[in-house]
Amino acid sequence: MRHKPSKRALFAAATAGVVAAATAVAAAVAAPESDNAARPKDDRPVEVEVFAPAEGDVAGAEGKGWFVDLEVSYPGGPDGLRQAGFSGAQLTGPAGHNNVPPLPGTFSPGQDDRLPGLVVLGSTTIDNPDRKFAGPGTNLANLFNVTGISDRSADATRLWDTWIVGDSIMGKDVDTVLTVAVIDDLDHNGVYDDAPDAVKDLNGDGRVDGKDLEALGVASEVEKVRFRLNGAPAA
Ligand SMILES: [Ca+2]
Ligand SMILES: [Ca+2]
Ligand SMILES: [Ca+2]
Repeated sequence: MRHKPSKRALFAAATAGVVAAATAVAAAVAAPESDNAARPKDDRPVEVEVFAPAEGDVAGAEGKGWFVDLEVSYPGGPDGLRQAGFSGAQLTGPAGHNNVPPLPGTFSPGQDDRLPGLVVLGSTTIDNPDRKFAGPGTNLANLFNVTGISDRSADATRLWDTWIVGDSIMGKDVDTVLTVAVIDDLDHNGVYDDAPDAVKDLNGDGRVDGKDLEALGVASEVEKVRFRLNGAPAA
């Protein structure tokens, strides 16, 4: 399935054009990636694009105050929002911001009530049962603060999702990896609403990461961003 490219993708395509032309022949003869043989990556119906953090960033102060900003593109058309499982725009956060008008949405670790197919993992997420954090397998998607509709056309249903990370739940002065994907329609109800609250070590390699998302079943590529969390105070 083809999707209308976003502004960022168009810019990247323009700047990468020369390289792409030079490598096209090599790519044409390269073996396909084999980590999801059942569904080639080009055929996946959902696309995830992470705007922040960027690869190699050194984000935040004392491990806080940094952004995760992303866009998820689901199939387009009049049924797009329903297929996405989108249950409304949200403006939410901790304490008194949690699930209040005018744009209510819940705020906690786990599956998001607004984008219920989204999984966001941090490789250094804390393990704290009292706060519902279960280490790197914790789905962080329900900690996003602002969610809304950025495009609703015949080509795509694009939903924008932004989180300002208010606590050092992924540590500080540490290299970390953000992993983002949309889980496949595992229960076959026609809706991408099957993200778990926490991802398990499904392939038994002793860690929870994108390979376990592939094992669970994904509707999108598994996007990874490697960056660092700055531990120094803001001032
Ligand atoms: Ca939410
Ligand atoms: Ca489903
Ligand atoms: Ca694993």
